[in-house]
Amino acid sequence: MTTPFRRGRLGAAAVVLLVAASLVSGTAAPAIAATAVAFSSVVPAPVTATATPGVSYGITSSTTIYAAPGSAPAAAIANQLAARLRASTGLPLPVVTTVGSPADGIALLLTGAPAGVGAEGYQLDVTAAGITVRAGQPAGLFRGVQTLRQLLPVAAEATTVQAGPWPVPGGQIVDYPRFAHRGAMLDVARHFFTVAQVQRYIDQIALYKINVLHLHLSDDQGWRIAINSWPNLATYGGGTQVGGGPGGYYTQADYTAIVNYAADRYVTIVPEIDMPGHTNAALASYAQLNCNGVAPARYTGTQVGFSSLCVPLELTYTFIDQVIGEIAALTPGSYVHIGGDEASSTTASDYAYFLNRVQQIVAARGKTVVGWHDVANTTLLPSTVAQFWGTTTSNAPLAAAVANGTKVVMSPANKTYLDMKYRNNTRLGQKWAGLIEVDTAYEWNPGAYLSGVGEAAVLGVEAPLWTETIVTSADIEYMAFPRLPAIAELGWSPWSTHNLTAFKGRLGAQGPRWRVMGINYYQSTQVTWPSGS
Ligand code: TNX
Repeated sequence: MTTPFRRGRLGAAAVVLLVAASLVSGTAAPAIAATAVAFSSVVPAPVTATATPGVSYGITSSTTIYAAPGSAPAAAIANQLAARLRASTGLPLPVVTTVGSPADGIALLLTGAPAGVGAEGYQLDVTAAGITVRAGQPAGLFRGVQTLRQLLPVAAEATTVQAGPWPVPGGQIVDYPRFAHRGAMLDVARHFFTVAQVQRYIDQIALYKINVLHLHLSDDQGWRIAINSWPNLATYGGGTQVGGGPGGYYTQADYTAIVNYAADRYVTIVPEIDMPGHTNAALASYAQLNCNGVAPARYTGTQVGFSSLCVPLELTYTFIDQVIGEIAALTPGSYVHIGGDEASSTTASDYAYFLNRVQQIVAARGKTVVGWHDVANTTLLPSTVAQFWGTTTSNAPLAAAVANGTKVVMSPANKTYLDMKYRNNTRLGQKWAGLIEVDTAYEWNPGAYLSGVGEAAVLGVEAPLWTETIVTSADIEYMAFPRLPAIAELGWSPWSTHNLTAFKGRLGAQGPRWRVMGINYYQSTQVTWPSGS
């Protein structure tokens, strides 16, 4: 983005409204204190945030939510907001699509946003009369509503009616993302997670303006999506997981339910079928895919690098074409991730031949390839995106690809891997890329981290969660929070807002919110968690 918005003084812009006890209506004490929050607590940090001291808008029984007339997506976003707030406030909050401007209400408009905010940006104005979110596209309205949620008292996130009041601090935010790709990855192969568990994670990441969920759908330990032309992949290859549990898989209807749920939250699913390595579950499901014609046993350990599709076998490419064809047909997003990592049982020349074939297959199915950065060792199509997962700050093959025009998603393992332990004594996770506390996750610049990979080559950032040791939603949340919001801020906020001390303050303000939302987060000692956290 190039529009030179003047940056607000975030620290000085804090508005903390004291809620007089006399304003609390009703007789029952609120279960969760409805304390007003400050502009300075929003994560990711907005581009500009200017508070209007002394001014606030209170959501009350006379508040109406107005959605841009004629826009079904705007109405859907208004209804989502209304549903969230009705549950916690008990207020009627009718949604109206016939009026375009606020009169004691919250207006979500597709007119009047500054041109520079782009497809995902928005302007949020809070006056005593009402709240207006303006965006050029529905995605911007959705992102603006996530900011509004963070400006409400944390009790607004409750699933039962709380007493209120519901003040929103006055002022203006103009906001838009630094990078187009702000991702989270969930490995549903090492341990399987149900549709409901994935949807729960989508809800949590969307609050931090993450717009991509990359699903690692296949690995040695499990194949997690039904493929009609190769049914054993799911029914047999999906039948176990790390440690030997029952595993599981998504029917195509399940996968579509995830895609649609994500789309309603302006999150795009990027499906990954990892190949040529990490394929034991597929090789176990079909003997004919193996070079020796013998299916290996299913695998429930955690080693990597031992399996490979049979590169010289023509059936391999029929298989890939049919699998990618079915997945592409179910995936509205433009990307299909083909893995490509840790293919240590595949020779370099086989790997290069294989990558060339697979890129053609994906292109013929109308999708763009993403691969782990190992793919940069081969000749890439101009559109192929490389996802960096290394632990160094230079990678010669990747820098050479970038010089040729390749774009990169940054997931340095020692910064963004949510499966790394926070500390030596963290119960979950691994340590091979190092320990990752809040400061480590936050203190790096995606646009100036890898030599030869400058800001213009970086599509964005992604925080992968590998699940060798992760079994429950509580485990997911413990590893993702608070580090995922750190990566989300690196992806969204301008570098000019980057400040570890200020970030830790904003992060602390999320603690009471996560408590109310039932998110099982790690209380890092690097952060001062306020009461209610
Ligand atoms: C490396 S990162 C892997 C995964 C493991 C992960 C564990 C990458 C592309 N491959 O297969 O799950 O480490 O941290």
